[in-house]
Amino acid sequence: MRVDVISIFPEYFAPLDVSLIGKARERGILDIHLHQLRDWARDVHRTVDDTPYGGGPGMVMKPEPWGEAIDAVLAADPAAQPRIIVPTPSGVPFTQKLAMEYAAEPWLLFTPARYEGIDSRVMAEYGARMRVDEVGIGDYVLAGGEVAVLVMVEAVGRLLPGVLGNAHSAVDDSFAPGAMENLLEGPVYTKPPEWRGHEVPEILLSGHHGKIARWRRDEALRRTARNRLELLAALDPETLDKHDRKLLSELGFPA
Ligand code: 6GU
Repeated sequence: MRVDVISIFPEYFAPLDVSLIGKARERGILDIHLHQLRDWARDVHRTVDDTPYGGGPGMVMKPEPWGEAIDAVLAADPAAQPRIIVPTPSGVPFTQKLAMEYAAEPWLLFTPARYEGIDSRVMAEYGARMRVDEVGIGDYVLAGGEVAVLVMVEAVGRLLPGVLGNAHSAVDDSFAPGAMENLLEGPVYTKPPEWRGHEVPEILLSGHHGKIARWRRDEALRRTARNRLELLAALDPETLDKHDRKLLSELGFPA
């Protein structure tokens, strides 16, 4: 997968050299290109922002440098088109489902903004020609979209074939489609079997795979009920077995 990022802080992306994503890049699974937006500013101060029409606080990113920068990235492969992802707290929520959709794309272009965001005509211009998604990573406001891009590239990158080893797998992750859809993963344990008086739940030492799977599912349901009631409400009743229903009604949530 090719990933381009245009930002006034390309140095923000140093973490992409490290760990799982760094390895994926070394192995050629991920081809990341960072671009300095100011390289496409035309004045001596390399200005990329201006005051908002209609008044109000803060500054808005000017359309011209973004247009020229995006055109330059598009020119890298005129036969193809990237999916453009514009990080903004006003966007649609970034979810595991969207991460999987992005992981299936050959080319992504991220346009993280600073200040109050990018002049909306940039999204209109490219939105008329290709897929442009405005995406937010949660209900809080960051100082800029760079950290959101790090979040999205990591979530997408770990889903690319060959990035997680065979030993690891994304199928049991919280939010994974299938059995874990709308469920949070429960607690995990490793050796020693007792630590500071805390014991590992006996069932996990039993070697009884069926009972362990059932225990893990119970814990996922309990944790989801405790931490994310809105996810519990979104559970598809079709995916719940008799035992699930019994547990949920014991927890005070009749299915
Ligand atoms: Cl994508 N950008 C900014 N600046 N703040 C955010 C966000 C993005 N997602 C949540 N908050």
